[in-house]
Amino acid sequence: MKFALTILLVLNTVFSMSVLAGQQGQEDGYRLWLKYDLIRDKEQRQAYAKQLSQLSIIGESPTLSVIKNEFELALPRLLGKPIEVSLHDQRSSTLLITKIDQKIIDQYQLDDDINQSIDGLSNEGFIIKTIAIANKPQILITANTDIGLLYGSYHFIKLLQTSQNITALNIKQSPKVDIRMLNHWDDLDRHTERGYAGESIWDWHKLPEYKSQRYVDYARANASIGLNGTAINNVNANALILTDAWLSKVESLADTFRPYGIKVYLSIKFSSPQQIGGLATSDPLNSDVQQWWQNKAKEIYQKIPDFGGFLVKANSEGQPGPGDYNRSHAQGANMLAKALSPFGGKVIWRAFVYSHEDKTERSLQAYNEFVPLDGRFNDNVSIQVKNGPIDFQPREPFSPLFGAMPKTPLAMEFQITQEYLGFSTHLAYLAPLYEEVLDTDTLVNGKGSTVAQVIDGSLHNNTFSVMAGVANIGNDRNWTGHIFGQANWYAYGRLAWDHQLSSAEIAQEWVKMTLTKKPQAVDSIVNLMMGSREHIVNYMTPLGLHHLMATGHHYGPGPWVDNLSRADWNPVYYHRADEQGIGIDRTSSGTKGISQYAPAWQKLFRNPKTTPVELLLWFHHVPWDYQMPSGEILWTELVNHYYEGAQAVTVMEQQWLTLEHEIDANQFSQVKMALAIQVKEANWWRDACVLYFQEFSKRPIPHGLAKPTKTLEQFKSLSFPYAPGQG
Ligand code: BDP
Repeated sequence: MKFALTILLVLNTVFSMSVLAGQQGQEDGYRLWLKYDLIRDKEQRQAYAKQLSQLSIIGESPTLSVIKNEFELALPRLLGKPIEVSLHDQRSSTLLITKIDQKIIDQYQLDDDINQSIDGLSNEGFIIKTIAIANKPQILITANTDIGLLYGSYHFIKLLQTSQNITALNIKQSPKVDIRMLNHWDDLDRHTERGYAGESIWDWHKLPEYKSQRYVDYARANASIGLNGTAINNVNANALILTDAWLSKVESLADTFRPYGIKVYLSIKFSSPQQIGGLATSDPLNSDVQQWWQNKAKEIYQKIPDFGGFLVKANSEGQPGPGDYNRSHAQGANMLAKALSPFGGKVIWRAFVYSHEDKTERSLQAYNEFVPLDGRFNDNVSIQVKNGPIDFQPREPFSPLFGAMPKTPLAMEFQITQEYLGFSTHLAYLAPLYEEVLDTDTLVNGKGSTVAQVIDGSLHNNTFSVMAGVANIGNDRNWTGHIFGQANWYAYGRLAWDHQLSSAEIAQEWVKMTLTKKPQAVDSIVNLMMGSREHIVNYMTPLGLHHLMATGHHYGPGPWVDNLSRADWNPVYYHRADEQGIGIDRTSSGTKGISQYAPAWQKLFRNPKTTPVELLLWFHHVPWDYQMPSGEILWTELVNHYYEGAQAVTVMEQQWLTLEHEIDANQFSQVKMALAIQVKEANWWRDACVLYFQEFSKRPIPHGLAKPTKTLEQFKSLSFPYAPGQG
């Protein structure tokens, strides 16, 4: 009796928690975009319910169970009534989910159309099509694999969540990039490098036995946006991850993720053979070292048969690597590639390398190191390149490596976590940044050779393709600290699946599934999101300025920093403000950075007049009184950008306040509080930078703009020893 009562109480708590999460004012953000709240429009709901009265999922596998569970969760909640999900082939079903094969085609007398549609459908692709069976319309979700069916199912549920018409569907999709992964910079003690949403979600201490529900919900979220890989530990890796005890923990996570189509990758420490293997060297040409990695690979695959591979940061920022033995990146990568290749694993080798000893500016080193190695990497190696030549700044030109290594698959590395864009208190929708980079034409083969075509492998016919996003996920209840951080996770996944989607349409989807479906509110939130990244560029680093953040934690402005041991670690190195002007000369008379781009870009970048205004100070040192295309002189224009950026945040805040009754009260107030911080910090950035640059320009703040209320010395004296996310 007592036992029964306990069960009842437990059930009751679980039930009330899930219901509460859906109530107004109680939304804590945990459910992300998979909320499945009741569709408010009754007509719509009833129409859907009729079209979906009976579901059949044909077959049996862990992934098909996931699909069944997802429909059983989603449909009753969205439609407000129970829906029958059958695992048998029901003639009466109105939604049929099945892998495509000849038997199905014959049995359902599917027309030639379907035969044609499946042509060219990749292993992860899906078709959603309205067909007629015995003269009755039926929706078919089909694919070559169970994972394809899972992606199709999530896509279908999204159609309902975003109120699409489902009467005559004819959708066919395959992902444009093969490996679509998150990179977690999570340490084994749960600290997350550059993490602003609490601790790491991996509760290493309790693994392998304790499998938190979060791992399942994480996998669901990723699968729902098409992500299929995750590198779960920091690129500044700890060798312990490859010891038996830790591999068992990794195995446990991999088992949880498998039904969702997500493969696990590990960041490895190049010196592991010494650190945990007892060898005297980690030289990639040493046969004991090679054997050690081969044995290690075998051991991993025994535990995790679908293990994805290794992510490697080598010879960068003090990390060990093949360079320690005078070996090249190719020799290092190929040694690991050989160990993984019998099992189908990949090596994802990062191009973010610079040597402390090399005096060449760090942004130039990746190109110098890697371009000569093009064609020297094994088939299962991809080189992962950050989107810009420096380091995830609010705006950078595209990295010149894109397009310069035709014989090597190049992976894109975006940063989702906002290390340089206001941590988790600034609202910055990053899809426009990703889109800007992906759509840029590298001009390596004349017009029409975009960064996206380099990444998806279509430009140079590469054998496989990879996109990586440095995760913004932590154990905060709402996963990303700022609710709008969820939009960046979402948008990254959607763009990795299809880089041709526009950031505005992705924002629409996300808002409708996460915040509200009321058309006016959707428009105003999307509008707010779409401008948000540019505001940050304006109040932090306008007109091509970069690397002005404070040292170490990168929190707040530090344009005055000039005391770090390597010249190019200092902000003053990058802005070069002096009495004449501001900006860094990257032409042949300066750092020569532009020489790494295709000739057509060099021609444009050589001349300040033909350099895109938003990158002017990235490529040129420009006099304070330089006439800008706007008609203003540079100083005025620069200050205007700072003021406009900060002002725009105040406007965002006001716009947000008008949404009070449109979205959940809890979410409303979280964003409101974050915006208040953002307003304060945008003003801080503006005032600190303008006052500092004024020391050089010796010009007044343009007429009509409010003067800063603090002095430069006050800004310089600020210190934040406990700012989060430090490396
Ligand atoms: C920098 C981060 C540092 C990372 C490094 C990397 O500040 O924490 O370790 O990138 O990408 O932006 O390896």
